[in-house]
Amino acid sequence: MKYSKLHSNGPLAFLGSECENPSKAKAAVLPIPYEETASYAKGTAEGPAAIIAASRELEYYDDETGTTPWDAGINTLPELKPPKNPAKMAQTVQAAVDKILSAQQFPVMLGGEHSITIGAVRVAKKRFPNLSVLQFDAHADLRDEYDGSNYSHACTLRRVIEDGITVAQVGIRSTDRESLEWAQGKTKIFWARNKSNWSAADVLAALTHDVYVTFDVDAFDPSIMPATGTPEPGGLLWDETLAILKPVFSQKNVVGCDVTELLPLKEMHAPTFTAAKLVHKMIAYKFERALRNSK
Ligand SMILES: [Mn+2]
Repeated sequence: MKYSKLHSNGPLAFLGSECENPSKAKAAVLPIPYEETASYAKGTAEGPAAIIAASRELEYYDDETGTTPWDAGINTLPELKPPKNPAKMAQTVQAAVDKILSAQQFPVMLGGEHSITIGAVRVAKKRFPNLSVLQFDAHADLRDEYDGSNYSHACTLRRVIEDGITVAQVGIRSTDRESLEWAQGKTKIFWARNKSNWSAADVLAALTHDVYVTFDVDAFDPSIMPATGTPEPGGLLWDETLAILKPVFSQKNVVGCDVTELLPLKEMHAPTFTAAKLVHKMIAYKFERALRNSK
């Protein structure tokens, strides 16, 4: 692979390049353009394709880690089109992620709405019984039921906690009283409004060794991420987000991740690039050590 090759007109695969040897790839990108329970602005179904299109403009090299994540092998899978029914959707995602984990690959799901996380976490929990979930989000997503569904995006973390999984929630600034009362003692919330009072070390201490990272892009401040259905002021900025993610990936065993809830804006492409770069960063952090050692 010649990195100087222009890939901006390349295929609709992550980084604009088809993986030459998919069975040897260490990471699998799975686009899931699912959108059924969105409560406000619609358009997250366009998220995965927009992230992949923007990724074609990224450099292969990651200057921070000094590595080229592409060298780990990144295989972009065909879009998953789950059934509309949210419970069936969760089962379909579960089966697809199971396949990726069976192939010893690192699954990276692109949403779509945040409800896609439930199935991915369930299958990860089967393989890593002591799994914890690190959620980046403006919203606690702890409702028991929302709009008539238990599998709504607003219920994602409630289902995860009910599955017996340790949860740390970062960047939260929107929830309801009933959810909070239910979650008392069941989750650790790192409020956005208090962000100067806690550190990455506190977040790490709230997690077990095996971690699934779910990233709702509305965790970011709307100044850098206006492209989402339910934006909330007072969110995380880019550098402070990476300052949490980097040690999580280097000190824990991250077994899978997702980036959800991007609602691409036609008139503004920066947020879509931000989401694409976030995906690239997580892959860079995941394989940093392996890629350094293989040099
Ligand atoms: Mn959210």
